[in-house]
Amino acid sequence: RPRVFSGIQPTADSFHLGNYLGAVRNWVAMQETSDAFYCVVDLHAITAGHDPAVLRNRTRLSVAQLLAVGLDPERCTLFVQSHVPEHAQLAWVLSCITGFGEAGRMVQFKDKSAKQGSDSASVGLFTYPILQAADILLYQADAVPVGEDQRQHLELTRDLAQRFNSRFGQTFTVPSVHIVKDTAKITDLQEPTVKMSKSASSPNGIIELLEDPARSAKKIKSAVTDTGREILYDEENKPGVSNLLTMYAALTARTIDELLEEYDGKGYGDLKKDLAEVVVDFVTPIQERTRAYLDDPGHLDKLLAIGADKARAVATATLDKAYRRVGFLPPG
Ligand code: AQP
Repeated sequence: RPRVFSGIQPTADSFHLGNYLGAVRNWVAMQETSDAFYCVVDLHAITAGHDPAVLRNRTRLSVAQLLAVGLDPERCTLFVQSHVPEHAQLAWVLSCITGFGEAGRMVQFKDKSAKQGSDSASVGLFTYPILQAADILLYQADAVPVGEDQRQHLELTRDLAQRFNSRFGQTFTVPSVHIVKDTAKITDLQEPTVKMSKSASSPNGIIELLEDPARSAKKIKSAVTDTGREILYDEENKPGVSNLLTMYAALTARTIDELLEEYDGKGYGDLKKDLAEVVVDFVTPIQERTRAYLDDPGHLDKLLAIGADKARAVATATLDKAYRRVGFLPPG
């Protein structure tokens, strides 16, 4: 079975539909076919400023949501990044083989630091993709299921793995990027040319899995659609309608073509009304299951302790190997 690794940041109380359709849904599928490691990346979550109590709560919320959407700790390894210290240790080594200019070319850093201002953007935000590379390489992952926004970071991970291997000897598997094309980029409901995002979307642009379903329905009904009245899939000229169709198809396991046929002659209002219903039906049981996990924090902690043990068994072996290759004297 191929090994896969992926992570998600606990940077909001709720995941959004972009996180779910672009990445997490695929995690659930891949636990059946792969040796899957999934991580709530709390070290990443402190790169842009945070509140300690909020972070702790969001980490639990993230784990509960992942279980609620179908991750099964019997079928995958689910853990919290800070429980496995090897992530930070390997990140240091990788940061020493990363060029300053190379890291500076990362678009996510450029975007986020531009928003924060270069004096308030942290060095951690700058080295974020190097920590991400460490996450992936520690587990010798063959593939990394992520949304399109992560492609550049994955390319850096591949470059670092190849560089390390050629400098110090074969150590890391060079992972492939696994992007599910159809849902790689879910866009903002109010600004359908940009991705739906925890940090950048306006409240009306984002569907949160844990928000009041009636609110989600309202947001879909007031989503920005395009000029014209015909329901067509055309990302360039009809990005709003195309985004709604993408979500609709993914949530109902229908193809876009089937939907186009079904909505032939109907209006945007019909599409929105039906999609709103689909979303409400989708999130309601997820919310119930999430609440049940949150109501039993002892059980959640136990699952995470098991996950951390499983993860560490692999992570320590890789870090030991990398340390030896780099020339660190083994402790006596
Ligand atoms: N809009 C999206 N469409 C498809 N996939 C998406 N992902 C995020 N947004 C979309 C994928 O979700 C996974 C988790 O990523 P993350 O924890 O890095 O999430 P994030 O980047 O914090 O989420 P946001 O909303 O994108 O936050 P900002 O904008 O604040 O950074 C990844 O696999 C990602 O591709």
